[in-house]
Amino acid sequence: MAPVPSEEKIQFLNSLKPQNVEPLWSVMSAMVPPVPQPKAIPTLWKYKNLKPLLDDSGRLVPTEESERRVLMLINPNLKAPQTTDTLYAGLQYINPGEVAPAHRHSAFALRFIIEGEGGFTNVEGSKLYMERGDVILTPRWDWHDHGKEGDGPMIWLDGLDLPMFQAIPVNFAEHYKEDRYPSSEVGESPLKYPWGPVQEYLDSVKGDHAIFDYKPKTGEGAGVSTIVGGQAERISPNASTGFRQESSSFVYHVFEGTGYTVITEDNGEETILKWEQKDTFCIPSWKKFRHVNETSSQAYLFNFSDTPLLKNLNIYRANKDL
Ligand code: GTQ
Repeated sequence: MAPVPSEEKIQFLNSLKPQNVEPLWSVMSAMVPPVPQPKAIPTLWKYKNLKPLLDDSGRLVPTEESERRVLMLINPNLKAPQTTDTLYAGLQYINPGEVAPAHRHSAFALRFIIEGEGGFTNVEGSKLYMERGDVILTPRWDWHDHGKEGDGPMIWLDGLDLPMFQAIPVNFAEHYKEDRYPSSEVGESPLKYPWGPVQEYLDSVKGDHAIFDYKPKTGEGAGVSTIVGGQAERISPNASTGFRQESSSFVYHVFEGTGYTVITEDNGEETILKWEQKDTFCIPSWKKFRHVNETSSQAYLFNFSDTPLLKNLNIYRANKDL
């Protein structure tokens, strides 16, 4: 038990705050903990619960009102815009004929297309049609607006580095003078990764667990941006992946398949997230996790993470002993 502080010591401690100083020794272990202490908790967002809400938002909230019609996936232990401590994810919904008007910002965005046909995003003059499974990048400060042709809504997962701009509040944003930034259709683009070749690669890899790293198509880099990177994964029927433990946090989206992810804490406690197609879930930093597929079909997952950020800052770490 700590000794009872003297009257003089109590007076000393009380005299600090008015001078805008605080004692480090009372918070030392929290400031420099032995292992990462994410505030985010593993969380699953079931698409079958969210789809009706997305449809409601499509009926009730016009794009003129919303600029971007998005349901943010917010970690129950954190506040918007945090899906994990460092990552933001949202489900964006656009109806035929609507315009999500052109803007640009310091934050980076990637999009994983979930459903719909005839949706497009204009990125800095390139009109890119969206198809299920595509990954489309919006580099920092590129003008972008979204739209939808044909019937029914287009729905996709947005991944941005917005929480970083809470910690480092240097985000700039600008609105274009018109709804749309002048753009023309392009087929192939360095900003677009169609699903087909990704799955082809995953299927060509032998073994029960294959990983595809989305790499920048122009230039170098630890990932598709300086902060956020992406991967696709395949898990064979009746197979489990090895454990993974990294200082990165992850947002996972289920492209296809049914399975579950086991997250094991150091004290042996387990969290199990049971997922199916179109669900999204998050894994906080330094959690030990593995995916299990007990079905007779392949499972395909997409993830985005802050691995490039950590690698660029030289603070990335992975447990190689698992
Ligand atoms: O599509 O530009 O989910 O600016 C959050 C912020 C999407 C977008 C989001 C954004 C966008």
